[in-house]
Amino acid sequence: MAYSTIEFAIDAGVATIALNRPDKLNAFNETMHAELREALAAARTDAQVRCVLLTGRGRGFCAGQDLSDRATKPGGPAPDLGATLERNYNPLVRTIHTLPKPVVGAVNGVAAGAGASIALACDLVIAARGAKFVQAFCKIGLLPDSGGTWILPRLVGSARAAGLAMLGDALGAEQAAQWGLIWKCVDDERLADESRSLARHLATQPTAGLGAIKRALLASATNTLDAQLDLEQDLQRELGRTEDYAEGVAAFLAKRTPAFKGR
Ligand code: LHQ
Repeated sequence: MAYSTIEFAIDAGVATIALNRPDKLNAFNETMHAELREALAAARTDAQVRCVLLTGRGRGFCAGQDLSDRATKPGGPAPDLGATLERNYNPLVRTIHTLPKPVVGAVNGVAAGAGASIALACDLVIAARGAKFVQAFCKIGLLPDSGGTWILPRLVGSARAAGLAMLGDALGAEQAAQWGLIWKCVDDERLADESRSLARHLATQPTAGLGAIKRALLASATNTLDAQLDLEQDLQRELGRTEDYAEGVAAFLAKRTPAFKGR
């Protein structure tokens, strides 16, 4: 499929998706949602894809919803923002969280509104030092959506989550890393190389195992310890039957580098 608002390429087991509306800081419109949906579906089903790398073109990662698409016209009916979430953002967040492969978010510039929530939905977030995270919602009378009110307190605690969400101040990448909002902050000119090599590394690892880690970490948000122990037992049983487990143990015992196949 030819895309007009994203770039999509598969190389070395990594599906790289770059949001590409740079003049709008990669704000979401309907086309970008549809194209991203299509690309993520392709990445999910393509067995040669073992990691997804999500980034942005230009000086922004993503500025959230394109507000020119969702303005209230004077005297006109209010837009149904709930419908926009139901149709576009909520399925996107669910897709990223349930994709059985690791998703790396490479935040190249500002991530604002739903753009910040989408970045934080990724499994490993690596950001350029010049990037910033802005919970812009409160400045236009909204609340953090696309999972923002769920992920923020889990990542940084409720005090910092409330400050970020209610003040909407920009949080620089370095502080975001210090606060545990993201995995890592790197120099701007290193972001492309570091995120690519991180994604390529993940694409050589036991994909089913990484998918299970992802599933269990997500489930831990709502599970009791008992339920989580049961889930770990079930997932470990499945993983014990994979070729990658056999290869990992054989390689360890033979003191050689494992060659994982992702199954
Ligand atoms: C934009 C946008 C943008 C359009 C920059 N739209 N053009 C879900 C459900 C349904 C509806 C409502 O929303 C949601 C979820 C959400 O995402 S709500 C939050 C929406 N996002 C925002 O409120 C962020 C708005 N943008 C900003 O606050 C700033 O642009 C940030 C802090 C992201 C960057 O600031 P600067 O670096 O100073 O850049 P800039 O403001 O000059 O923006 C550059 C251009 O991008 C500019 O266009 P222009 O033609 O003047 O060069 C902006 O108008 C455009 N742009 N964000 N969301």
